[in-house]
Amino acid sequence: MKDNISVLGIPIDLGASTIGTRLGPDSIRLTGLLEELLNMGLDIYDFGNIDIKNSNKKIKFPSNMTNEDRLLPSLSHINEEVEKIYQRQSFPLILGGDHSLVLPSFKAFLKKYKNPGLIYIDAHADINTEKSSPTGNVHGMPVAALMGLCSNKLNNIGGSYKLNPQNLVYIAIRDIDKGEELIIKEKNIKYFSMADVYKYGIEEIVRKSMVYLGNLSSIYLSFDIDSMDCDIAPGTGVPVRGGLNYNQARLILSLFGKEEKIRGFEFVEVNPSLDDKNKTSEIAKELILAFFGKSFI
Ligand code: HAR
Ligand code: MN
Ligand code: MN
Ligand code: MN
Repeated sequence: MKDNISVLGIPIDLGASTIGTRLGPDSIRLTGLLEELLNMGLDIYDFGNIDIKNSNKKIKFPSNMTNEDRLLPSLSHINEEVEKIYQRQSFPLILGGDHSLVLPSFKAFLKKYKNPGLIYIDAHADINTEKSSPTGNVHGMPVAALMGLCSNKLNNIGGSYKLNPQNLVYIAIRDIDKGEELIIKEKNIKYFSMADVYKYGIEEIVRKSMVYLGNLSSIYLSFDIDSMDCDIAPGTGVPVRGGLNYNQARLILSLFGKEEKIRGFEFVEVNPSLDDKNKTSEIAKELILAFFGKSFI
């Protein structure tokens, strides 16, 4: 099914502390990604970008959700639009956008596949609640909302489907808030740190992740560009050192791309306005091509 792809851009930055991820989908498109996928012989249907009413202001609400007024309706709208692409028998490729979008995008996947897994490659755990969040930025909360740990107005975006904490695997996390650490421990959530990446190597991390989720038949892959080392991929809003290098990121995506059970892929948090000469968007293209089977030898 990965030879027939539905592409959807979600140009949102309401959930992030800095504006600019709204430019991510177009910046990645401008690298020629879709043309290269076509040249690889894949079928592409481009759904274009969702219309999002972003804001240049960051307004703190009493709920501790920044820009709550625009964000909540936008997330619901994203859920409706992602559901449309699932009506086509194809493999979904979502280009973000800040990571708040995984709340509505994975809700559509939960609705379709009932008990799916989620592989979350990120420097951050994005598992704050409005209560624990030090920033109020909703891109730090979607995983908690997917588990039903936030307020209901966030939890119930896209329906009341829930992610089972035992169906989640984090990879490359290294910048975690205190409240997040408590949730990860209490729920006994599986993670592979960067130390694990170096201890086991990428191939073994991929194998262990697939074994851990082995009883599930459908898995979604959410890739945050800040999982990479920020000296390599600087175009992102909350950069963290010590992440995946270029070869590790490319290998991990090419290996997950070969897994039949992975039935959806999203690439988020590219912020071209913070980039160094479009380098991060170019890396995004190469990583996405690796996922869809481009050979680099
Ligand atoms: N943990 C911090 C917060 O909650 C930073 C979250 C940053 N998230 C992203 N996506 N960039 O992973 O605000
Ligand atoms: Mn709508
Ligand atoms: Mn993230
Ligand atoms: Mn992140």
